[in-house]
Amino acid sequence: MNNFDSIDIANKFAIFGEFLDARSFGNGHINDTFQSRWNQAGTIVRYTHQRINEKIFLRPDKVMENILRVTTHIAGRNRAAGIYDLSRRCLTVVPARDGKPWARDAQGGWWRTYLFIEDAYTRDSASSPSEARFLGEGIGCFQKQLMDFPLPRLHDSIENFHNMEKRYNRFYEILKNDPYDRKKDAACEVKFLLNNEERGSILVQALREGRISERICHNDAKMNNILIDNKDSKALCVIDLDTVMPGSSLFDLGDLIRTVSNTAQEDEKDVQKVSFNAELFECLLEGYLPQMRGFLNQQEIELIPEAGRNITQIMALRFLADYLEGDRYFRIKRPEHNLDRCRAQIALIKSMDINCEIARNIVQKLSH
Ligand code: ADP
Ligand code: GN1
Ligand code: MG
Repeated sequence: MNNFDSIDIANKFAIFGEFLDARSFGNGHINDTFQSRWNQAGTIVRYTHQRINEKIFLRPDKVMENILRVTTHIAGRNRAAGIYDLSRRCLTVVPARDGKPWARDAQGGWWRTYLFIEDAYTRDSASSPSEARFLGEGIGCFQKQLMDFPLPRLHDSIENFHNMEKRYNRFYEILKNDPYDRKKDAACEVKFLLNNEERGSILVQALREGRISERICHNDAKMNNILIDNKDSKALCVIDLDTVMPGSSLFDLGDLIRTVSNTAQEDEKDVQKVSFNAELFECLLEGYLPQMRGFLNQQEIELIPEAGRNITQIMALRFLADYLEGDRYFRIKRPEHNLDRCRAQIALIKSMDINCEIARNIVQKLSH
């Protein structure tokens, strides 16, 4: 986006002052994120603008309706608890000049704007045990604040997002058609995922049978969707709320386990570097479980180690499916990026399996 486009877009939102400049920002796989700077009566103020990926979010207006309800709820909780720094602890949607929480550009693209949260950063992998603890605490607090989220039900921003069975059905179709003749490059990965199909249904089955509860959760709670405070390295604000909708708390905890307990990046090419770090897993739970005390049932607690494996598996499946389909979903930075991501996820699952007894013991120790 050049400055001419960015001023056009930024001007659609209810922002005062003088537009200075805008630049691309962030590391997300889905939306396009920009940061703009404004001179507001002598103070430089920043905003975040995002083009919502409408190939993925078919109803951006419904996504924004969800986000407005969720952010209003969380901000209300924080205010009631007397928490300071409210606009750094929850996303603030800046309305368009017509009052809507989104605006369209000349090409029909959907845009939204948030206050830019200053003095915070995100990480793609954990740098210390205390960071893991704070991230666990952050997502636990987020889930807790949404426990009494009122009706009506939030929209499903993406249908069957974590439904492994549906994901496998689609995978079989892709394998049958193999539209880019890429299946041959991924024979081992395909075999691994097919061998693990049944185990992959554990969470979705437990949810369907009511053994674990449906709750409002984030559904994309990887660690770089949590802003960390520069000041004290604590989790500051859960962002990227497009997929907040009904699901299982274990989907979020699972995604955090997948990203925090991995000793390498999600897309590490050298799979020797990928492994499950039990210490980081333990610290993550030390932060998470106290927040959720009294909310998780026994079955949910027992399924915690499986949740990390399960979300890692669904990501392996999704990355591979996207590779086979010609990289249409996740943003890639190199050819075979999605295949590398899939391989790294599979390496992580294998390491989780080697460490499953250790993980189970940690959960048992911390949940008593
Ligand atoms: P995507 O859906 O593409 O992952 P995100 O909403 O996660 O997009 O945003 C991408 C990145 O932009 C984040 O990782 C974060 O670094 C930054 N970001 C997003 N929103 C804000 C905000 N309100 N304040 C500061 N940084 C933000
Ligand atoms: C995508 O938008 P981002 O980069 O935070 C994806 C998640 C995946 C993640 C893998 C809507 O998240 O489901 O877990 O990539 N988001 C969507 O890094 O599909
Ligand atoms: Mg993101």
